[in-house]
Amino acid sequence: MERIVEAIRNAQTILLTTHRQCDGDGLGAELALYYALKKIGKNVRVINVDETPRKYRFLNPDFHITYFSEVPDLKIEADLCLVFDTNDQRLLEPLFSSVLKPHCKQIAFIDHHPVLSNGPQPTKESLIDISSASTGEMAYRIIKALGIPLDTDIAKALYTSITFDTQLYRYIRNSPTSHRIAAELLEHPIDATNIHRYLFGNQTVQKFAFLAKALGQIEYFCDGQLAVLRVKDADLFHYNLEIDESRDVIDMVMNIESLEAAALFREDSPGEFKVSLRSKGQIEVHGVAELLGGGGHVHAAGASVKGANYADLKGQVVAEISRRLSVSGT
Ligand SMILES: [Mn+2]
Repeated sequence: MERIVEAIRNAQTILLTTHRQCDGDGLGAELALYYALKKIGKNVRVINVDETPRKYRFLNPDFHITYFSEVPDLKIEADLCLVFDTNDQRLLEPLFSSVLKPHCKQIAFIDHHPVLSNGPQPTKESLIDISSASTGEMAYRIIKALGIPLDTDIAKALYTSITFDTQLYRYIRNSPTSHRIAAELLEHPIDATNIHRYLFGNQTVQKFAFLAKALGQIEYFCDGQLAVLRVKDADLFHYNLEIDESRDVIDMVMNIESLEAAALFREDSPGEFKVSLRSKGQIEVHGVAELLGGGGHVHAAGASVKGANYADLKGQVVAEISRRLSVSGT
């Protein structure tokens, strides 16, 4: 933390970013730092790989963020780049190789995911804390360490981050920290009830039609302990949904009492899958994601797989998870 604070103090031009297909955690954390660093006179800019999902419009992201997908010939030099909510540079491509690596003097990952045991490592300047329930919590600590007072904009961004990643305070790692920070943020006029609604209660009629189809096709394995779902890009297109809107399907499925784990295969194009894995805690799924070239948290992980056959890929994932379930004796 001291190193990060020192690096920020010494930098004049600072870039902020997060992983592609950003979520509320990375987005809230980078926007909070954007407002905070502006207050202490830094030349600060947010550059994301691709556009912000619709549900985050209440944060006015398009007003503050440059999207690399729209300006691929972007020219920029910076003293420091802070990357939020990932420590895997591959999730920043092509922005990482073409802009960040060659044009930033220092790059620091601010993240709460475990470092990959077999994959790109974060830079030595990075701050990784896997005990944090959200990256927003880490962004809060950095802002406090810099002595920057919170204001409504910062509080709203941080509250979005923490509320999103804890899924309305369900996943708090048995720590009072998320609630303590949230309580302080609620001292500011941020309209928390509306933030909850924007994040979790803005489903469309098309989304429910899509859910009816996806949920109707769940396959169960291991005596109902493992659920497998498949979503095709054509379905998202048919129901006029963004990729982001397929994300919470797996979390919904995890509400089934008998389940210990779930796997979602989203087919983005023929043979190209985004695999999402969840566990309620009896088994780890991080190792399964790593086998497929991905990563994430111990109980929530994922991978992007190219050139795969669905039946083979599903068979491999089901076998890996089944083996873990039988070893754990559940
Ligand atoms: Mn996160």
